[in-house]
Amino acid sequence: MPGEPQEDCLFCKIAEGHVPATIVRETKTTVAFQDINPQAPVHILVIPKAHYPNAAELATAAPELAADVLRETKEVADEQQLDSYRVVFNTGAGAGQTVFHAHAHVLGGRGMQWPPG
Ligand code: IU
Repeated sequence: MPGEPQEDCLFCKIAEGHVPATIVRETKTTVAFQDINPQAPVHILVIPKAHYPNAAELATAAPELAADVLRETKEVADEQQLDSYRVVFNTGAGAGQTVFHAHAHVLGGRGMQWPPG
């Protein structure tokens, strides 16, 4: 069922508190935690607690939850005092997605290049 926890999903386990993570914010529907392999001075992941394999499926199946995730990226950026930052949803292996539970990367604290690699 869309949104149901998946047994083999690391981010479901983080959302359930079964795998430790450095959590920076939590709401009823989302969790934000430090990326273990930061690509910028600030690199925080925002996930929906419910399982959707990527941002496209999240947006289609649960648009209000997708909005919660996006709103949380703004709250994270505010808390980290970022006035410019990048929000990334890698969607699909070809785009660099490695964990198949939808997540937003919030990256900041350094200058960014465009286009991304
Ligand atoms: P991606 O967009 O699916 O490639 O992002 C997955 C991110 O999850 C990546 O930046 C990893 O460093 C991060 N991550 C994590 O924070 N904790 C973990 O245990 C694992 C991956 I595995």
